[in-house]
Amino acid sequence: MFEKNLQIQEIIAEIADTAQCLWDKGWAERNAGNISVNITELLSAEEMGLFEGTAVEPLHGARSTMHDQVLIVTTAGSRMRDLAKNPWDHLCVLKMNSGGNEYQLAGSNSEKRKAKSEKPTSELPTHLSIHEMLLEKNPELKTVVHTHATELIALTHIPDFKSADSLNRLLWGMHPETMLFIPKGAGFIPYLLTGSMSIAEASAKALEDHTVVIWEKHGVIATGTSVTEAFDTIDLISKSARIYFLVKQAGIEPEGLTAEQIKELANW
Ligand code: 2HA
Ligand code: ZN
Repeated sequence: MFEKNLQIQEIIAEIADTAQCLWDKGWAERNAGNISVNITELLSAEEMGLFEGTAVEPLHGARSTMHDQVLIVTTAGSRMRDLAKNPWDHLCVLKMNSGGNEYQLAGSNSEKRKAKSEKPTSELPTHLSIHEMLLEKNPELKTVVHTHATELIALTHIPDFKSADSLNRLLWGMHPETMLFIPKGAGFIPYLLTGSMSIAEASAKALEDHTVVIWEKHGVIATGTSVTEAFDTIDLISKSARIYFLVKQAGIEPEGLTAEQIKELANW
């Protein structure tokens, strides 16, 4: 699909590279994690024809702002390590209808796709709610990446770090780059059920003011202008968390940057 569309081919290559990174990091056990990119502006009229006559799937609730938007999304159950090797076997292209309450998958009536009974990620509600918010508030951000960043999940099992304030004080203090590149810090969402509308709505709200949000005892989700940018943000705060645990494992309470040093970086 989209063989002649170089911009989409580049996005697919970037998704595959990032999927490999997520696996290499140890954040993508089994089918953990999911990725989506809004490609609406990149499609020609001819490519829009790929949705004609394909099955119409209902969604819970309407997202009117998302009318006629087209997203590349990882498929339900796909493994990041497989996606890295054969991206098209683990991605689907979804077009919302004019009411924002149904979608169609490109080419979903072809024999190959039917045989695989292809479906978008179980976190589709979250991806849709975030893309809807981005269209309104920050349309240059086209990408959403969710993964199970082990060090960040571990932090949320520590009662002292169950708030955005305490998490950010720690994460900024462990590594100067974190304040430089994530000056608004991470958002934090207390535990909510995976795939639910409540985690979708809470994530979209938190990502209005942040580029990355930590899900208590589950993982992390980030936005970016590209898949690489969203991955870099997660990688950076995860490194801060890793430094914290390395020092703790050495039997030492980490000193962290001082409040003055953090302030100096904020004004850099
Ligand atoms: O895609 O990570 O949150 C599997 C998940 C659900
Ligand atoms: Zn998850």
